[in-house]
Amino acid sequence: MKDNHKSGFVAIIGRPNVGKSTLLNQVIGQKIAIMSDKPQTTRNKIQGVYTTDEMQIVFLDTPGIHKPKSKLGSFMMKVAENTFHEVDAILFLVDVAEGIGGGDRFIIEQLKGVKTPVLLVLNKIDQVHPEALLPIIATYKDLYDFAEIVPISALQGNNVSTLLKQIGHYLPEGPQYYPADQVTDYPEQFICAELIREKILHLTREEIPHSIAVAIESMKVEDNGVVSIGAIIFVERDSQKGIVIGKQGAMLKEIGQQARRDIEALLGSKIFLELWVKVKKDWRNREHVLKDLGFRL
Ligand code: GDP
Ligand code: MG
Ligand code: K
Repeated sequence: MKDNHKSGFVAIIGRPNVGKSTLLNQVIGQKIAIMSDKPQTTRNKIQGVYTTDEMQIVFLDTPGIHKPKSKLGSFMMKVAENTFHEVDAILFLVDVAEGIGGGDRFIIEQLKGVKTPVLLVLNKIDQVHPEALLPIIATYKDLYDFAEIVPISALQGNNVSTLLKQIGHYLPEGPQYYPADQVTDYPEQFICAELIREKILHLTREEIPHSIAVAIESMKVEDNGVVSIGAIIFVERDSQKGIVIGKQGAMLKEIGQQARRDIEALLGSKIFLELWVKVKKDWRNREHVLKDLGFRL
């Protein structure tokens, strides 16, 4: 660790699907943030810790900022707003292939009056011609006084090291908050639940992501070293239960197999995974149920 070591907290924000989780995974180099081509699958703050000799960046993968529609929505919004004032820098990711949209403008409105430096990250540059970037940059410059504007491809890793250096300029001098080998402070159970949820979202295309929650019921290491995990998938309606289970259990089996592969890679040991599906009506709007499922209210 160097003498003038820097450290700090950085929030990653942006509308759904701009590549926040992809960036976090690219930087941390491990699959910790849930990825999906469906919006709003990141509900909790997932921390990723990036450590070098010169600096340590603690990333907060903030839930999607959007006009709240339910208790869960308002909760996410509150988490996001508090985060803005607590961090040393904000990374605002946008998708250059899609262009500026209502969701981006809504976030810019929320950032007005925020004193924390905001770095605009133009993501998915692998999908546009370099010349197309100039007018996009001009549009955003008109809307907000960004501390930096950095074009990247989170997926391919282009310019991500430049982005990390830029972030370093905004961090105060400070110690390593976390050990160098720590990539996340979330318990393994939470990550396992997120991996299962990710498989459900990928495999059941017609479902609404918000209507699904996964709770890890049990997790224990057997005598033979195999880790047994029992998890419950909560859906809101019987029809959704049918979809998740599938014909003769085929869907649930596929979800289980894919999740097991990822969890085995993550934990580095053999996994025995048992899944149940339960209907819990309208859980999104009931605070006590949210607490049951581990949301910090
Ligand atoms: P989030 O909702 O902001 O967390 O977005 P995700 O990280 O889940 O990414 C949404 C989709 O965009 C995924 O299919 C990613 O593979 C894709 N994606 C993310 N970054 C890039 C990029 O730099 N280039 C391209 N072409 N696709 C990307
Ligand atoms: Mg995400
Ligand atoms: K600012």
